Amino acid sequence: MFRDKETFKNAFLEKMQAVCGKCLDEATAFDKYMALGGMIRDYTSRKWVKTNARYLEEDAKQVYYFSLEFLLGRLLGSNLLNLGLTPVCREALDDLGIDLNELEDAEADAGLGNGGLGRLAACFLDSMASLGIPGHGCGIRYRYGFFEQRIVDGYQVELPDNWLRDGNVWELRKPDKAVEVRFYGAVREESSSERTVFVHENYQAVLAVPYDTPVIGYGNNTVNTLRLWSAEAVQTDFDFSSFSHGDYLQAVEYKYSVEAISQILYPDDNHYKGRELRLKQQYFFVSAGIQSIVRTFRKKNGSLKQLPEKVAIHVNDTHPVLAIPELMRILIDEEGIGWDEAWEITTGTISYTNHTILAEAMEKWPKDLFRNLLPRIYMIIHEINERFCRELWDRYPGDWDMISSMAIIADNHIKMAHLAVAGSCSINGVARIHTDILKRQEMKNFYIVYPHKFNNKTNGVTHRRWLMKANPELAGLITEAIGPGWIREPAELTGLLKYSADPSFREQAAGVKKRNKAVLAGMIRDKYSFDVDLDSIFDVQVKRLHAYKRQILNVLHIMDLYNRLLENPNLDMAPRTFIFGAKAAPSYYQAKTTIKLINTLAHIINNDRRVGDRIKVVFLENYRVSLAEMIFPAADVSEQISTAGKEASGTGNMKFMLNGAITIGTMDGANIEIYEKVGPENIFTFGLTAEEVMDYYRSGGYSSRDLYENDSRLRLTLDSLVNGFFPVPADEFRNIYNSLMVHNDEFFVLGDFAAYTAAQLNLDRAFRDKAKWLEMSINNIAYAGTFSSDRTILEYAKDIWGARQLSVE
Ligand code: 26Q
Repeated sequence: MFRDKETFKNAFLEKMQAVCGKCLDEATAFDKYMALGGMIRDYTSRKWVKTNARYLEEDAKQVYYFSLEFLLGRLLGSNLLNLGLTPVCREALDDLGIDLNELEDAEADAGLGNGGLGRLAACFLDSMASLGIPGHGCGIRYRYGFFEQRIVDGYQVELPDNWLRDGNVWELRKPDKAVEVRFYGAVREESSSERTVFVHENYQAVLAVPYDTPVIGYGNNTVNTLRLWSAEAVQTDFDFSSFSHGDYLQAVEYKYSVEAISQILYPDDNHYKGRELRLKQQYFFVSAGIQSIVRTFRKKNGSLKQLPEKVAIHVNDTHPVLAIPELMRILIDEEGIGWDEAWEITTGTISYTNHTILAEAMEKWPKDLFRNLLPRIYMIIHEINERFCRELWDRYPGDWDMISSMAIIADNHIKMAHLAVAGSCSINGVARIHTDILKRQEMKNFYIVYPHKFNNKTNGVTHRRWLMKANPELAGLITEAIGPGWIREPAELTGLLKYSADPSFREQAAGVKKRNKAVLAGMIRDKYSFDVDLDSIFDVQVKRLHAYKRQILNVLHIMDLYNRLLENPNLDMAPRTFIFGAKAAPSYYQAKTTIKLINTLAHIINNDRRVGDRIKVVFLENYRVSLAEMIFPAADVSEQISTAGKEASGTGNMKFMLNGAITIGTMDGANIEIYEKVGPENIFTFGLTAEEVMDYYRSGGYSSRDLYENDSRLRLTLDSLVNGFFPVPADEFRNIYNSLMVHNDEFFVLGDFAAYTAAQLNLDRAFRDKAKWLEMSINNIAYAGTFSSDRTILEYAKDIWGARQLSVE
């Protein structure tokens, strides 16, 4: 259709007029982006219809990935890539004097996620479509995405992310597919001779309206669906003209409280807070999603007994776990199915991924708050709990400790992870060490009772967005060397191993890296008005700001290096540019202080002529998917330095590796599997192991004070947090200092300091051996294929979902 340049040009010009009513020279970059996006969307719609028809005709098993977060980023570039239209589009626009990159930059990021968990969901959608797996996303269409971060005087300031302000070309509103979701009210039991019927009365109804976004597979004509739900007032309840004054106010109140449900994404990651609105969000999209699945299923199939054969529902962490009682409710109350059969259907359909072992992230809802908001769902969970505890009692009579540790309702709270394990057929962790910790510690008792449910699925990232789109020059170089097979079979990247010793290939790889560094440096120059040295090590830590991720350890190393440079101006070292990007949860005080610390340190170092250009520190504002696409290709070093046992997997580590950066990291999360793949000669590992960390937690014996007393470098560094070294109010960084020194350093920053600085020294030496470094870098790319989300998704499809790949004409 758009295969040749001329057709493409004409179609674009026509769309331009239709969409904006403007001719080309009046149009802004955004106008042109909208026209191009609209054109691509129209082009996709035929494939979309065909894909759905094919799924129906094949009666193929459908996967629904339920997630409160989908961190998509921008879609124009990846859609063009997956449709194979990038070259023709670029050429056609070139002819018209338009730069495609400029149009891509006009698109707002769809930032409907916090970080790892949300971005994983987006990578999974891309992989499902690209592998031809009938798999769809289900979530919330947040009016405001993850906040926009500004740095003002070194401090983080949050602004609303009004990503829908100018419209969203990719979505399609489907009002005819709207469903009703019910909150509050009471449940009345009506008993007849046959059965008891539960009637939910005096509820507040909310209309859930779906917006569908096409998820385009790579070169395979498959277009799956991401369905995001928006909350609206039920129309019949909201006829303003018929209300008297008091009712009018009530009506307005109702409308606002309803719309609040899909208004904002909660900006806390790995931290749970018991807010009613969050629970409302969870039930809202889960209920809408399940109703919509059941409705679709019913059109084709008679009885819901076959549901597990035809449908797999996956819940991304515990956030959508009300899918379990909601499906039970529909089967029992609306379909008239008995409890036991309903339970079999439900547990056969639902599977669950755990993403964290941090205690503060475990969701538990106060019983009373829950019962008030969702009375019927509460009854069902209560019954699930009764039966579950009875079953445990039968198997472990008298073992109260075990049973109370596993109960779904305990201490006046509903424990969502317990509900998830009891009510699903599969529970998986996201890296081997994480799954092992779940089995051996956090969910030990569940593992004893249900060993067959537990399995590991090590995370992955889509190499289409994170290599082909983000780093086209490197992708081209790889294809030149080993052919294009790696694009469909990323494991074939190992073909590069024979090139890592090839001087000419190394030189070309070095050239690509340097040009990518120049692009990032150009951005830094434009935005922050200073230069960074392209020959310096680009040492990057980009991820959410969290104590367990230990940005502070990185900062202490920089401070130490700075001290050493001042002591010895002839210090033999490669120049370094330390690059940070991180958002702190708005209510996470210490995380925000850490941002201020990084910025204050950056200001001091970057303006100290004594260190000249040997070290620079940059904090990149507003880290997000589109910025990440510029950062990974330019990185030399990937900082993955969490306290061992705390980072479930990490996925940034994989994006860095795929772009030839070398990891300095702890034996945590997927770093361990990266280490095993690349071997000790291609990675810098250091620090306490997860076992050693556990031993300290269990048996004590860790003293940050002792470490401080016995290490003069550490003392110098730590003291400067509170001795007036920084030009800030006296106690500005006191809380950081106290967490390390007074509260005995929960995350073992001091304990790992010596090992970390030693690893950094090794790294510095390796970098200065150019040939060696390039070999390491190429080896990392070669081994990155395992960490493609295609590998991960094929494992989910085979081991958990029982879903098959299907070709679309
Ligand atoms: C829960 C309740 C209330 C409000 C917010 C939350 C909430 C929100 C987001 C809890 C957790 C999250 C996000 C967690 C997350 O991103 N975890 C990361 O998941 C990645 C993908 O598996 C892993 O690679 C990371 O290691 C893990 O930290």
